[in-house]
Amino acid sequence: MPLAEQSFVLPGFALPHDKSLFDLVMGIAAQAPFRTQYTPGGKPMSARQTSCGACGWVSDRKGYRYADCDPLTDKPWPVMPVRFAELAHEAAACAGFNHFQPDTCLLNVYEPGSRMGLHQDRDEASFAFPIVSVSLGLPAVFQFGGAQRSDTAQRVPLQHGDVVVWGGADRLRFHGVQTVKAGRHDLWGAQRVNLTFRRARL
Ligand code: MD3
Ligand code: FE
Repeated sequence: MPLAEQSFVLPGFALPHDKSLFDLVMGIAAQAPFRTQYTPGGKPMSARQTSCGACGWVSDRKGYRYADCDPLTDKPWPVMPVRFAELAHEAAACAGFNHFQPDTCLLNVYEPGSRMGLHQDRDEASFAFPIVSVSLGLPAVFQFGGAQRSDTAQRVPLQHGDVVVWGGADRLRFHGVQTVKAGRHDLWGAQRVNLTFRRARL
């Protein structure tokens, strides 16, 4: 389903992998726990985060960046599971982006009441690669804006198993997640987990 010229929702694309994704997320969290990160201004982010892959997205008083090691453990981030990379590659190809090879996956966990304000993703070395997002657990309303923060955002409801792919002209659109409502998912419990696959480095 097209959202914009180069943005697509693939409803239920990840559903067949639900249980294996759950086990893989638990394995990553055991090595690199979900943690609250802080903006450079010192404010805590609402979603807790961790990463896997060759680098991971870090935010602290020093700024936003991709780091080779987890600052909590000073060890490399957990290896990206082959099934993660395959899922991202297949979803990107379905949306017309061939040869996508992510080098990092940011995992966001939203408890009810958590949100993510409108922002752009601009910490990657190139904006030529798409971004693949996998929604798991509780539903959420995604805000899909324009090139300016002030542009009116579309509200896109995302369910467990939905995958969204953004690239090309849509890569720098402002986006966010509205406050997640209370609820419970049979497998994931009272949380929404989002996997965001990116190519951060060339
Ligand atoms: C839309 N995460 O981690 S999916 C993020 O659901 C982030 O956790 C959200 O935004 C979440 O940065 C939204 C990812 C996403 C990424 C890049 C985009 C959506 C995008 C670029 C353009 C438009
Ligand atoms: Fe983002």
